[in-house]
Amino acid sequence: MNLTVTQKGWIATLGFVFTATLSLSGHVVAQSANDSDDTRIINGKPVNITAVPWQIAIVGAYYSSDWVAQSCGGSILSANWIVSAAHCFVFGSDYRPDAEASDVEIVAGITKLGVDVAPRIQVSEIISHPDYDPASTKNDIALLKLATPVNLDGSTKKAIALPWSQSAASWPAKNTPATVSGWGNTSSTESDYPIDLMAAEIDVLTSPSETQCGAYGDMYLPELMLCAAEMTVGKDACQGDSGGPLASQASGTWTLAGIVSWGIGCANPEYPGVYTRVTTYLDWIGQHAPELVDEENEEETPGGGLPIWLLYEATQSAEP
Ligand code: 4AZ
Repeated sequence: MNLTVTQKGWIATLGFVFTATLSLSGHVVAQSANDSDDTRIINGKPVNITAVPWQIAIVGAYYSSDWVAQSCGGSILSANWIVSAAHCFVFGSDYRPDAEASDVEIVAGITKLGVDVAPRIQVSEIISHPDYDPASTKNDIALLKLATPVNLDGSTKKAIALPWSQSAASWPAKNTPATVSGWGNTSSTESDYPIDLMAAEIDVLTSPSETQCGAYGDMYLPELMLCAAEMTVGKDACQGDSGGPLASQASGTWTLAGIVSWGIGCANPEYPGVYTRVTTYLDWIGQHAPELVDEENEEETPGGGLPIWLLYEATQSAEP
């Protein structure tokens, strides 16, 4: 009997991930199944980083192989700021301390994880949303401040736009095409982590006003989350893609619509992938990283005072 267990992911999203190959008297009992060419992200395809140059890998600082160290994805917002998922860093467990900035590094501009070589960039601060709740996965967003800026070369390393100019009430609309990418599991039944960066064209399944996603019931919180997947072929994000981008073109500009967050299984016909709804968190992002705020599309505050809706409320409640 011959048993090999390869650990993949030091800080893995919802517990450690193991790739196990177990053979008994020459019979393979369990190994990476479904090695067909169309089994990537889940049912995506390998892409070059130039197709999604905002994608970065989040790696554990204590592991030298990027493939072993990779735990989550993230998106470049500027030379100094990365956005990812809070659940990549906050575990809500007595037995597992939350990640500190010194535990984490990022790798930008690479396609083949553990093969392509790029210097790691250290993180000076992890800002997880203070109301992230591991039980419900609500507010699953974190900002990483980089210790040294990433060199944005415009082809392999490029910032993605935040949806400052989109209406949160209508964007992204149902059926909007979107691209999800990452080095996460490519199999919905086994552990099969790729070297190649994978991407899939999927669809936004819930308009901002829709309250239901698949069979999640009350687990889906429509103001904080959005649902996206390709349900016919079964394209979806999976473990290890967490924190990575759901990117959509808005008026010709690639814009961050969602952050890979959670789901029950992967490419499960009843349970689409669930993403953090980025439009909900623009103010929070702007508070921590004011240089990311697009002034042109910020809410006007006439007279330099309160925003209009607060002025209105103040007027209504004022004593005559
Ligand atoms: C995870 O475990 C995870 N199918 C991420 C995305 C999805 C499922 C699980 C979506 O991090």
